[in-house]
Amino acid sequence: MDNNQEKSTEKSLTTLGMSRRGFLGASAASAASLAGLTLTGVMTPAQFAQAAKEARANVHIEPGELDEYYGFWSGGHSGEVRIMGIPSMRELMRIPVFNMDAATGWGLTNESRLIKGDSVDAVVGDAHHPHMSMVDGRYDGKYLFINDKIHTRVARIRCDVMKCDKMLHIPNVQAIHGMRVQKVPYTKYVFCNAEFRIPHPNDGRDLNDPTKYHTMFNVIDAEKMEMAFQVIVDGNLDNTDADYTGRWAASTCYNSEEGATLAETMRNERDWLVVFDIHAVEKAVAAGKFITIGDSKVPVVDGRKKQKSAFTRYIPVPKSPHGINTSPDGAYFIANGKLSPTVTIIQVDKLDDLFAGKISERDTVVGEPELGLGPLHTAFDGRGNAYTTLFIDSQICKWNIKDAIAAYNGDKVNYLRQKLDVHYQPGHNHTTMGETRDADGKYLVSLSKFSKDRFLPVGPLHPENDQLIDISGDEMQLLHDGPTYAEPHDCMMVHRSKIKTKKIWTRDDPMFAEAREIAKKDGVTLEGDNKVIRDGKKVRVYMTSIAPTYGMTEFNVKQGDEVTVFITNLDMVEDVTHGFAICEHNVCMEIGPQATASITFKADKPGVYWYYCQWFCHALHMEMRGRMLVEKA
Ligand code: RUQ
Ligand code: CUA
Repeated sequence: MDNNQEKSTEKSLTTLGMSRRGFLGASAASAASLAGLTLTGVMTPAQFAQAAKEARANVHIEPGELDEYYGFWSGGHSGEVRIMGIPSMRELMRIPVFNMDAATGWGLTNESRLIKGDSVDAVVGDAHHPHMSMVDGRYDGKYLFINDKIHTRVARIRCDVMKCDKMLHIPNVQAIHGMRVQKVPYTKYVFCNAEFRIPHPNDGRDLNDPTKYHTMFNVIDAEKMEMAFQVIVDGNLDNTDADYTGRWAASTCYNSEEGATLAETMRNERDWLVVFDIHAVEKAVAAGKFITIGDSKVPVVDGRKKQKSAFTRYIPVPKSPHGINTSPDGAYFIANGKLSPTVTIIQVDKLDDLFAGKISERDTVVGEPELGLGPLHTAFDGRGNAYTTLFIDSQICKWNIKDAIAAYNGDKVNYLRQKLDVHYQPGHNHTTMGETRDADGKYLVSLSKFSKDRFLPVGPLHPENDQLIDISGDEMQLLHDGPTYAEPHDCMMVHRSKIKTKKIWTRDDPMFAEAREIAKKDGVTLEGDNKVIRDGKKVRVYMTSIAPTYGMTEFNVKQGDEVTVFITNLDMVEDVTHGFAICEHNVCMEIGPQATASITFKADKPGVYWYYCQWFCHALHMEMRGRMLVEKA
């Protein structure tokens, strides 16, 4: 098999006009190959189908049976997060975050608008990297964090209710891409890379002088969801990960040339892995040794290369590295080459000496195995093996870390274990519990960017293909193809034992604290009163709901009023969620059992407008409704 593999890889390289040793150049031809125009095949379709059938026999989840893992999937430029069941690959729920969601009223309700804060009017977002908070390098089941590249935001999801509860719009930078959490001693910080370089402050100055643009590494206080500090860097930051001591974070960084066009950014043979000494930055900030930019109060330190600061080191790694992944034993950072067929293994415990000036940057490199074309991301099984996606080769490459290090030292060992074709062009891959100390080596998901011919055709726009692979044995085996909508970049899979969700809301939940405050000022009890309060042109309607009725079957307002409706769902029964929608008013929201939700709109048309429950709740659900009577002004 290895032989075949070798041949087919060679063949595809020849097609591309490249040598196996060589890096991709900056030519248009290589840009075309990056767009996924070459495929390699090892097994025949029939062989695949057979192998998959055998493996699937062991993981089938019968109707009514529960999955072993939760999967959290980024929804890419749909702006949401999705919860999957693993291994069934069933989509269990969607969590609206940066988008607007018609079903739940996310982006319309006052509760969600308050969370969205100063970016409330942004209804698009590009979510890439969902990651869960940890204690001592293990998932704690508390929060999930997700980035938005389009509007430079990071959001937090509360895992007890699976709703977004905080959103932070990050100042001074543009395009948050890579994002990971601090693993040790606990997730005090969320680390996020801003990718694009802009002037500082970005107020119209230096438009035509890209040499004055910079980007920054951003550190968020995870509990407060406020900025802790920012570090100015050279180049463009891509992905990031944290180590298992709590001191280091590392980000891949391309465009060491600091160019503004594609050709300019691809000149150098090597770019960097930028390592951040988090403790050194904390110390400087505590000592008041920082600057601020424009109106922002966020402490900023200068970690650019030429400053030779205590904050950063720039380790040269081959050309435009993409993913960065910490091995679950904490020993290595692995930077994925993208435009180089290699990944670079950096030994974490050498960083101390590097920052102390005792060794040079490349002395931290202990391996640089060649894996194939387009290595993007690496995942781990906890048994010493790594799994790297090869975007151009359309494969997952399984390799052994110790053997790759031995080979780098000149030993004649084969570190390659297996290459498995995936369909097609994988970006991220992820293993169960693989970015924690608890990596259990059971399943791997390949987030394949193209599905091409794998599903019934649905028009020019194709779904992505998320493939589930069994990695528990010596050989990877493909188990399942899962079509997904735009566009899971990354996912994480956590054992179900780590997550405890609430069955119903509790009445003192902070999610509707604001509604409670407003009601209090109106002298209204959310749980008991059904009342209309007029306050000039503002009207507040307080209503309860209990299946299958609302507390009010009608209410009156005047044309031109600004109306806020608060619904408190008094049902105590799990799964009895009500809705509230008003015809012709762009009003629609979810109210879970024991929750309060509110929505504000203008009653600008006189007449009768029915409101109704749009969430199926009861045999008489269709009858759960009432009238809003809008009197002519
Ligand atoms: S990064 S593959 Cu955000 Cu790889 Cu998408
Ligand atoms: Cu309440 Cu449907």
